[in-house]
Amino acid sequence: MAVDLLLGLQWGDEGKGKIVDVLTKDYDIIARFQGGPNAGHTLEFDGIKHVLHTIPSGIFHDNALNVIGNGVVIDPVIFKKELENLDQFEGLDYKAKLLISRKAHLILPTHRLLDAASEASKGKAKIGSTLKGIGPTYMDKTGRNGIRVGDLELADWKDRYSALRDKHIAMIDFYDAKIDYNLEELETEFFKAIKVLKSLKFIDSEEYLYQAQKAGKSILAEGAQGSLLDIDFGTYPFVTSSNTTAAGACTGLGVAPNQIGEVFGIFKAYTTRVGSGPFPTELFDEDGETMGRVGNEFGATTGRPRRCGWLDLVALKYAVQVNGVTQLMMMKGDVLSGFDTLKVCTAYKYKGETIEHLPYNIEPENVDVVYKEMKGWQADLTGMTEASQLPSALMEYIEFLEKELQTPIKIVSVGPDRTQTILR
Ligand code: 2SA
Ligand code: MG
Repeated sequence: MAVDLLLGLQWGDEGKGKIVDVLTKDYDIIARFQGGPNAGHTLEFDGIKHVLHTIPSGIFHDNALNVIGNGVVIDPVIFKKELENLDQFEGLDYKAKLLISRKAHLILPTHRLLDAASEASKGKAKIGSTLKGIGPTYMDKTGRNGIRVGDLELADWKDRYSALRDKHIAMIDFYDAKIDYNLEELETEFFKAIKVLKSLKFIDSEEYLYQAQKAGKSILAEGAQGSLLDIDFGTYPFVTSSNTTAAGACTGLGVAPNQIGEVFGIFKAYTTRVGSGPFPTELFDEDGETMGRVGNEFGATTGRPRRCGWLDLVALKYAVQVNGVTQLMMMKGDVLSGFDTLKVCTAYKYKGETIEHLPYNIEPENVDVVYKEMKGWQADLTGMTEASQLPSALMEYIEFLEKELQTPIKIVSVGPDRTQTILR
């Protein structure tokens, strides 16, 4: 069976966690392929709200196994806390349902410190990182210095750890960014967490997934962050350090490109961004405030308020194209209820020209936004369960987007709960 992908098409926080949770009943395996504890995937069911960071969003279902792929970076300390948070769910045998790739890289305490030092050294030009050590860990991966989960099974891994730690400390000193830390405390916590990590099952995930596929198992790859945060195709340098787009699932799991089936692309009916970087449709007025308040737009990992703005079709088309999206899912339409008029960005004015593709540089001084105005809707969508109940202005919005994006919108989410999901 083919491997389906589920990806965020904007700057993250599109609602991937919720949709993976909804779709898990149809899959045998849910696999994360990139990112790490910078991600915050929020799930709501039975009156409970739960945020996952490194653990795939299929963990709450009995039918599915959850794989953390080689493309993911794992912070044992955060991972341990994440596991402990699952203890509150009685009967959830998460240890039996979690498999970790030996080739996934480890985030060391000093990676987190390096992230902080790097950001501090940038001043106003900082990336707005979640400070989870993501950038420095991927740097060590591509620099061929990293420590992988599989190394924990080797006798000499602690020597390698110490050598890398010492190098990091010299680098932190080099930044001269006045980072306070207590290495002893950090290491005590780290080694405790390593013990917990070692109590889980390590696998050669590419082989595991290959065999699973051959045996007819269905697999869903769960993306983290969003396409515009992709290290290659995002708004560089204001991006994360992994490939968040479809190709990342191939390298982050070891799945061959011709094995990819459906590509589910998730987007919000408006746009948000957390952290620094250009955002052409960003609002600084009451409308933006309303979106943030009604949509509860705060970072699920850091609690930072997310910047809000109108839907950007130029950016969304680009994401659909780069990912080869086959089905769309529109989230948080309910948050737009009550606006008399909505705006959708259909083109940019770039260097005096009107363009409909995403240019190299979308910094505000280069880009003016061209908007199409659309009629809003007033009805509260949150109790609706059928597509036939959706207001006509929302249907017009949906149909306009489908036409522009040349891709069907198959799911319309009308609230954060699992049950608030309309299939079309
Ligand atoms: P990093 O931490 O080095 O990967 O940060 C680099 C940029 O990527 C952004 N980024 C994110 N954007 C949206 N959501 C993310 N996850 C959390 C959430 C974020 C939070 O679900 O809300 O809680 O703040 C996420 N992770 C990374 C980040 O803001 C930088 O712009
Ligand atoms: Mg999130």
